[in-house]
Amino acid sequence: EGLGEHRAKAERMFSLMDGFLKNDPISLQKDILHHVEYTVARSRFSFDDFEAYQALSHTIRDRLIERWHDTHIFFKRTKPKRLYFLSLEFLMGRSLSNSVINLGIQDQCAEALNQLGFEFEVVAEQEGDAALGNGGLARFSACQMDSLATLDYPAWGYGLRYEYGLFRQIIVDGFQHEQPDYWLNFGNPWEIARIHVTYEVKFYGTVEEVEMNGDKQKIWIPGETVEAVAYDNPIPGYGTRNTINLRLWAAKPSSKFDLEAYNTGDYINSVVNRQRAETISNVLYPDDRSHQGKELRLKQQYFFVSASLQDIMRRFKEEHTNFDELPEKVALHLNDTHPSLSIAEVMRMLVDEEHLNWNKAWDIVCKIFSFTTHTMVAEGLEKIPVDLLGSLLPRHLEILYEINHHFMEELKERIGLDYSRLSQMSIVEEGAVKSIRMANLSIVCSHTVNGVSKLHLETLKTKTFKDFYGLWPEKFQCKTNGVTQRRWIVVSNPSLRDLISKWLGTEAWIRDPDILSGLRDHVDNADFHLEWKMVKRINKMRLAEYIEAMSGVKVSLDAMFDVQVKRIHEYKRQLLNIFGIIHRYNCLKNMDKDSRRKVVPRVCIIGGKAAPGYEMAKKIIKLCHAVAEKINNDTDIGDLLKLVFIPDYNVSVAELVMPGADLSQHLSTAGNEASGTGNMKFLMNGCLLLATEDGSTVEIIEEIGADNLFLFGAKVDEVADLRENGVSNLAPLQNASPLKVPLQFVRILRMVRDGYFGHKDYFKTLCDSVEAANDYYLLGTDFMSYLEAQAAADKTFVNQEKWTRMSILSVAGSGRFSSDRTIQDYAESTWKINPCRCPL
Ligand code: B1H
Repeated sequence: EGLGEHRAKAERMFSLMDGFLKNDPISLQKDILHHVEYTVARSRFSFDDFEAYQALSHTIRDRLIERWHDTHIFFKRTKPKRLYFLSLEFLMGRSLSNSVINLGIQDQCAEALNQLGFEFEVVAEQEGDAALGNGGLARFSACQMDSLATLDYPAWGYGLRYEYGLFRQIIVDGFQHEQPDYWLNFGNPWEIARIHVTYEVKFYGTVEEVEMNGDKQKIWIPGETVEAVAYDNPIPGYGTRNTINLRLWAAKPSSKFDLEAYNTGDYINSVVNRQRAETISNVLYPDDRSHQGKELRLKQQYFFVSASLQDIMRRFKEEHTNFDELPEKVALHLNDTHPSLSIAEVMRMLVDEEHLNWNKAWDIVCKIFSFTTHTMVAEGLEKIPVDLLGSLLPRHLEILYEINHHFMEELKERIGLDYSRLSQMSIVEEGAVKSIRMANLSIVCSHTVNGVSKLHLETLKTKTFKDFYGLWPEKFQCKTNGVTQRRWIVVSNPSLRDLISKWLGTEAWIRDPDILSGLRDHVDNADFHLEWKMVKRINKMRLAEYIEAMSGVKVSLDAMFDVQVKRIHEYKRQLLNIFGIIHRYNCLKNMDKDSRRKVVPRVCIIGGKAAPGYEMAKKIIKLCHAVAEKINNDTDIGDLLKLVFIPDYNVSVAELVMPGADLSQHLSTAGNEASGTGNMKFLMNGCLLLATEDGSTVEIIEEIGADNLFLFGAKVDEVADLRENGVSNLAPLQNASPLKVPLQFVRILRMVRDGYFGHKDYFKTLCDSVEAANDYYLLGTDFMSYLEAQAAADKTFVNQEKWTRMSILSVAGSGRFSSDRTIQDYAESTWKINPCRCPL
């Protein structure tokens, strides 16, 4: 009866609200104008593109909120097992186009804007990127959220709401400079501030032993309290009403903070001190793949972990009373080791706060965590100095020691007193700086350890975590990364979207990427080829305009657009690319007019950020500019070769670059790139790959065949040998055997060293890094093979029919690299969660 009354009341309210928001152009227009007037507070008779963006975003936000509510009410009612995806980084990029497309109201929005005198594309470009992450790992988190929503999984994402995202890169005189990315300056319509969803997060203090019901019990007396405030970001699925939540935490001073200071009268200072709490979530650490053991970073990690787990446990306790049910209702996923303090935190909550005994708590904890590592080599794994951890989180350090103690006892029983192995597998690393190995902790406690590509998993099993694999072979699984075709085709390449749908006769591939393989049926159709080439041309035009606007360089649309965009790293070998370009330049200079006429013109495009403290990476950026200046101003060369560096590479730049690329380069020394996801985005956009057999490229080869991309370089199992034997005669380079280190390579290195591109002193250490480190990344060793692959690409480009075929087959084979496939695999075999589809 009570329920009936409740429903009647809800229905009355609903009719007062005039039902759900409508999506026809007129209703959208009304709502846009409403938001212009009342949210943006501009006159509806006069507003600009940015204000139109704000008003449209709020219009879309309202629609997201409706769906978000319905989804959560539905989840609450059905009480499914939930997945909590814990990640310190999410690279969401822009939200407007993506939301409008996932809601299925793109045409209506475009029409609504049109009638008001605005153009959707122009309005969408007003939006800045949400760049709360560094590179591949963070963008992969964003793609996974899109797939989780689209596939109707009952999932939540948790992260940090950094006030400053990844730095903006500006180039002055060819040098990278970093500028803060205060992305919230212009407001953020995509988040909902939950000012009442707050938790206290504690730090420092001491651990005391107290008597409790006759038992001795440890309790933590913290020394500092900070408040975490929730900001919710709705994530709409495509072709479903489901809209899930990405909850990001911001740090605020706690209301309990420093009461005494107020009472002692030092008012101004205590306000200033309070403000310091907010620094915790202020800024994203800009290092891709390296960990520095800084206190603030550790504080961020625990702040994130503590707030998220309080929230998760609160939700669990609302619906359940018995912690035995936790593994059936909650899956916690660790995106790399960054959130792995969660393990100690759940143990602390269960043992210290809920008073479960240790073994029982441990049993539960081991059933709820899964872990994905994104790292190839052991040196890249995260370690936290014990001193740092002990002072910031004294109770957690004790718990970690205890976990390790139990693990070591178990291990001794299984492998005997093999001390070298025991010390290698220990969670605690002894040595100059005693530290906690976060990866070992995560492996010990997780029921599944996932690699991000087949080759990566193989390396984990045979090298990085060999001993753990011996102990628990069943834990180790391969979940090859993927990217969402919604963003990487539908949003960023609308012409290709239309073409694919036309020839497949369906849009179903947007939810079911395997259907893309149907394109193979048309691979020899001349009309299809014509339209395919047309689409590429349109996208090259867009990219060329952008290049001219950014760098002033005019490029020819007939040239091959050759792109390498990703974080700058020695192992990714942007230097190999630049050396190849110098080689091409040398060749052109030495040619007569006749031979030049046969050359395929190239536009070489490089983009990416260097970590602010990574000197070699910064020098690579400068070298790129120095070489570009020489080549682009050489009147001998003209359109035959151009080199442009695209500044401030980010998600929205990627959306422009990938569709417009003919060729893309993925040059990591084999065995270094755990997966790579840029390769997948280019593949989806019909761009051919020139690549080493590293990371997920190995699987791309399986899918499209080695004939449909340009492969080169040492294979992963040759690298160790080449490092040891193949290159020991690199120093001094002049005397190196031409077989091992080709003369061309030596000559190019000489040119850079001798100041042919200027800045002789500055580039010295860059050249040293190749020579003195015995060419650790095998630039010299792989150089000839690289040039051959480049030559093959040139030769194929002349044969446009063959090129187009390869391009079509790339897209046709890209279905396997959709994050939908990745997520379904995780859901079924790791998280054991089921779709939970909100009814219409
Ligand atoms: C990847 C990182 C990473 N691997 C530490 N590791 C970070 C490590 O801020 N930090 O401390 C940030 C990022 N990122 C990348 O993950 C791999 O290099 C790629 O090969 C892979 O495709 C990507 C997604 O799995």
